[in-house]
Amino acid sequence: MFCYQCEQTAAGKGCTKFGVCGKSPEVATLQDLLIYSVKGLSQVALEGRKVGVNDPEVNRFTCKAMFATLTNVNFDQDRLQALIMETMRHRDELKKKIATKTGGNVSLAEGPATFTPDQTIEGLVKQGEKVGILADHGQDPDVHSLTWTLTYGIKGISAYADHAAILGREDDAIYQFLQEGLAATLNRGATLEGMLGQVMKAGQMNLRAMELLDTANTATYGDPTPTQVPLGAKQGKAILVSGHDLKDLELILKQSQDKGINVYTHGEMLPTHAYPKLKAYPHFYGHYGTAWQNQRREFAEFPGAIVMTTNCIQQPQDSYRDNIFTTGLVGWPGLRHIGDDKDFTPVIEKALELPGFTTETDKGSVTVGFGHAAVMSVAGKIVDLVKTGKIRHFFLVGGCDGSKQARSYYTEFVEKVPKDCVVLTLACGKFKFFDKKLGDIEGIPRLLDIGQCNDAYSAIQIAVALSKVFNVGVNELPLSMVLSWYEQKAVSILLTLLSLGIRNMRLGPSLPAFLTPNVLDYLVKNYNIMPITTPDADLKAILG
Ligand code: SF4
Ligand code: SF3
Repeated sequence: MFCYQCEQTAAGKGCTKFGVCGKSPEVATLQDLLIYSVKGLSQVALEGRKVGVNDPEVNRFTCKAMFATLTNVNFDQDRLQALIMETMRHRDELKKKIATKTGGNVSLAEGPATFTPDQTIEGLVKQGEKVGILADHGQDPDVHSLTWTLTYGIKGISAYADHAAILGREDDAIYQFLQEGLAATLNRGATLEGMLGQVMKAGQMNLRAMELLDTANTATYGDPTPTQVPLGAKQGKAILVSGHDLKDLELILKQSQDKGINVYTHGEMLPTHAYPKLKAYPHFYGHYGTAWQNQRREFAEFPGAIVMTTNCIQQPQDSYRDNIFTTGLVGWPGLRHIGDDKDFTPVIEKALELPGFTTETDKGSVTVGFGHAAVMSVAGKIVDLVKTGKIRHFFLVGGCDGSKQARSYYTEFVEKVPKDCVVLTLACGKFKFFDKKLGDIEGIPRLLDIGQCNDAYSAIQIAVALSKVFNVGVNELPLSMVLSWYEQKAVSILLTLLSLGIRNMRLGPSLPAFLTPNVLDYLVKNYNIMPITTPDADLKAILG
């Protein structure tokens, strides 16, 4: 196996024996083969588009298959095998439709558009070994680096497009780009300029996917409003919901109401407490725990049923193996999976069987719900505070969390931000400081939680709106981005920010292993992207 798609990759170079995330060589290689298969499906889909054959099922499936290979989503080799076979079924049916329409066969003679998968997992693994990252021998290393940057960006876009589609919002332009981008990664004659163009286009298409998701979320559940969320527990039976999927959370709330169960959020689900239509459920109580990398300890102590709706799952401990369920694209071998019928009865039964919280605990609260609508409703006040010098600077400190010690940078950074500055945050990186009491500046909280990583569109909207109010470009705003990354949704967000021309971003805790020195150099020269150093040095460099 060879995988270098995430921030925790072994020795900062690549996982070769076993994933630091827990991915076995078999699973890693099956994911490689799945990606290869989807690239072939994309080639055929593009041929179909040329003759007016465009299958909505294929488009949706493309997103799901790519999302399944995102870090910490699916570790189940049987499910990955099934996804490979489903890719083949879609590919071959699409070929038939094209043939019927044109009276001729699809002209793709070799590669993933024609390969025949083995029927056994062992055989598939052997096939996967030939098509992974290191199989691209002979390619210019910088083009190779951008090819995989594009593939990872596409995984992120696929995740956002899938979330939006679950809530009924789709845009065929996104699907077409996913197929074009995936097919482009197979082009052995690709040039550096051509690949850079594709990578930037991925950033733009991700903006569209995030916009679609923002509309889907707010149209379905209302605009988030500032909401206090208890961090303690209420006496009673309990369900814990983790991941990012709002629809799953809604269904769990709906199916568990009036059963004496309280529903808690974990990790990236925290901001969902701010959606009017979700918080209307009286048993949607509070938030439990912190970010994904602490789940093995936190889940072991949770006295109820647990549901993982999306990333990031880790190998479950035996102590809670029977209490945890997966749904959607999440998979871990041996865990009970709630299928597409979304009948959460087994989760509810498990919650009723387990003791739940036997006493009430008060651990204070945090406030969430500062999406673009909430922040822009006080834009006038923010502008006055900036103009009168009461707010000196904004910091967007956000992105993924993770287990590396170096991530304590973000805690220290936020602690050291001067009192006349405001911190905007989003995604699970916030758990490094989410419960700090930073106070407010004349009623404007100094710590504003914009939402999940899925809400990065909201942060961009806030920046764009402020730049309009101040009549300057986003790069000229008193705003600095101090970002942390881990998985491929973060990669796609980063590409979006670059495609918008955002400069001077600080990125940590380490830079992507899949970027070659030349590609990094290009990013530094054109966007002044820089690695984080120390909180003191970075604050000094930003504020002077
Ligand atoms: Fe390694 Fe990350 Fe790939 Fe897992 S996802 S195998 S940790 S690089
Ligand atoms: Fe986190 Fe996995 Fe990226 Fe949604 S939950 S931000 S890492």
